[in-house]
Amino acid sequence: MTESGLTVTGPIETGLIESGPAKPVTRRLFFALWPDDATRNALNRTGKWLHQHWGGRCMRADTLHITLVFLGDLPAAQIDALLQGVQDIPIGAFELKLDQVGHWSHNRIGWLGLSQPSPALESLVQTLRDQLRALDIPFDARPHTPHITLLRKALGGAALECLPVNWMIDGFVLVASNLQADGAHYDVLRTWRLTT
Ligand code: 2AM
Repeated sequence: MTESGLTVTGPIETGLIESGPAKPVTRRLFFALWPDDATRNALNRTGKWLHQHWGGRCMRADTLHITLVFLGDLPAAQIDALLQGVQDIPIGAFELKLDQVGHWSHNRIGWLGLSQPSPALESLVQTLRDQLRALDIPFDARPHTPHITLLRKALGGAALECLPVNWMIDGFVLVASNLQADGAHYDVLRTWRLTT
């Protein structure tokens, strides 16, 4: 009961805005294979061809890549440790033959990938994961499914044979993703080499 005779049943207004603890600044990061211009053009042509069959939204050419390891939101304070700590990987350059298109109904992605596993790619992903564990950097540790997202919100349809795209891989990059109204925009933060 208050002096005015009113019963206060809820919390008393303090006039202060509840802000809670400050959230750390983060960046959404992933390691990827990033195509040279000729490969990017070939991938983009495949995307446009696939779009004619399966519809949806074609990914912009400047976004085309293969994710190696997805980190998600990493506190900005850890990014220097990541940039300094990850090392070139001594497995030498190798070629990827991207020869299979497919559609996932759970996320409506139309993709280009590999009909045969690539031991060199698997070794690259494994070594990168080992390096991240040693640096104590968390990542999405689910099994790696190498693919290039060509279409989003695609309907899919009959199975298709595509013209293969051969991509010579001699390095990998760390990418920051900025989600905007027209889709994701990517900044390449650093490149590492596959040394011999
Ligand atoms: P996607 O193209 O199949 O969506 C940036 O989001 C990149 O990281 C995309 O290549 C995306 O794959 C990939 N990725 C992998 N795991 C992810 C996850 N858990 N959440 C969002 N993107 C993920």
